Amino acid sequence: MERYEDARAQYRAAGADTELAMEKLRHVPISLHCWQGDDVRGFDQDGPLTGGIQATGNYLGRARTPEELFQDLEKALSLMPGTKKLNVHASYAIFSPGEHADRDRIEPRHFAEWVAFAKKHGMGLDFNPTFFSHRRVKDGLTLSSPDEETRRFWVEHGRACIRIASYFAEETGIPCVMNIWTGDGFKDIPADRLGPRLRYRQSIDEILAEPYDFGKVKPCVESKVFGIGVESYTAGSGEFALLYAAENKHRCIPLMDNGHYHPTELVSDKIPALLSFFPEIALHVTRPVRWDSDHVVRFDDETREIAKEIVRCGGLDGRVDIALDFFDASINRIAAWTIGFRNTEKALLYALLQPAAELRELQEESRFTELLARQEELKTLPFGTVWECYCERCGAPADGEWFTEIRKYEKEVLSGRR
Ligand code: RNT
Ligand code: ZN
Repeated sequence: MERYEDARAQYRAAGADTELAMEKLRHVPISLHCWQGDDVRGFDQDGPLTGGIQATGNYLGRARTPEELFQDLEKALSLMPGTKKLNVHASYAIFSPGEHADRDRIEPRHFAEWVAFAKKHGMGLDFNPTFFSHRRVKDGLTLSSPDEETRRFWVEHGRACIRIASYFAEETGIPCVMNIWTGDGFKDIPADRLGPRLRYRQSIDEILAEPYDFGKVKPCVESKVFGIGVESYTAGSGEFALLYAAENKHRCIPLMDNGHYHPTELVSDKIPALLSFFPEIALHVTRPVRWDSDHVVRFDDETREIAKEIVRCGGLDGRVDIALDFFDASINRIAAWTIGFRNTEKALLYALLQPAAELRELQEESRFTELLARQEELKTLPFGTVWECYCERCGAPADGEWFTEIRKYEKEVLSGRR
């Protein structure tokens, strides 16, 4: 492609190697969340989505069964370049007809179909215990509940999930990131902020007492600033989750979701802060619009900045586990997956095309005027041409090509789901 050779030369002149960038990115796994396909409903119960999170909208074609979800995922995967992992929630257990196991009793076999699907597509699997949308959530609390029976139930759920995560790692041969997030909190000003956190801490200790190999199962703790209905207090706050992980470095890693901070805080800046202390961290890449709204990831400034920090800090060599976390029910869900995933890949490719060493040198020599000029000029290099080439090499459709597939799928498959 002549156009690509031109672009390659322009990047070379700017100090970046497009071939190296594309080759690097191809092997970086990004974890695709199963829950965009069905508005976080899962298969193990019929109740509403709880935990302070919301999927809004009623676009046609929500996946209602495992078969539909697998079919939709397959379509979405075919439209994305790069290496994928699949992120599954415990609420997506698949029971045989007439069978049911409560969350404290789920077993690896209830996820055998997920393993088969992952193997079919050569993907690793990540996992999440589901501490929401369930009748055993008592007064909005799970792992931090003062009701011992409730707390124990959820600890048992967490332990069951460690066993399932081990099974995923064993079966796929790829480590499984297992993320602990609860929406535990209070709507109004609490009388005791310490008690729930001490119980939460004890509960995670008890979950992680389940034996696992930290080379294969990577438990994380995800923090949050607040959820809908629990605006005044969140047990798993930023400091709580970070300090838990810091104290348990040999068996747990911190997870940052970029929708879970105050609006002027930036996860891009937190990445190098955490990497100064942790060998490995995990991310939920999302797009918060004024709050934790879980909009589809765009190719926007902060997504690019997050990608730059991942790349510059050596995050692509196993130090940063990247997962997506958004759920928009107001647009075509397969397109939502595709757009968010492609944009994350795009941001990483864009970041890999920064002449990082040269820019760092300018900073270290305090040549800030030149740094500003260089940074600005990099923005208008022919990035689209390199992206197009990357998609082609990955066997994925280019921009402008994949949307016709969505339209066709909507007409032929989704519209039949009314
Ligand atoms: C919620 C957290 C959490 C969930 C998923 C479904 O605010 O971001 O990661 O989105 O577990
Ligand atoms: Zn998240």
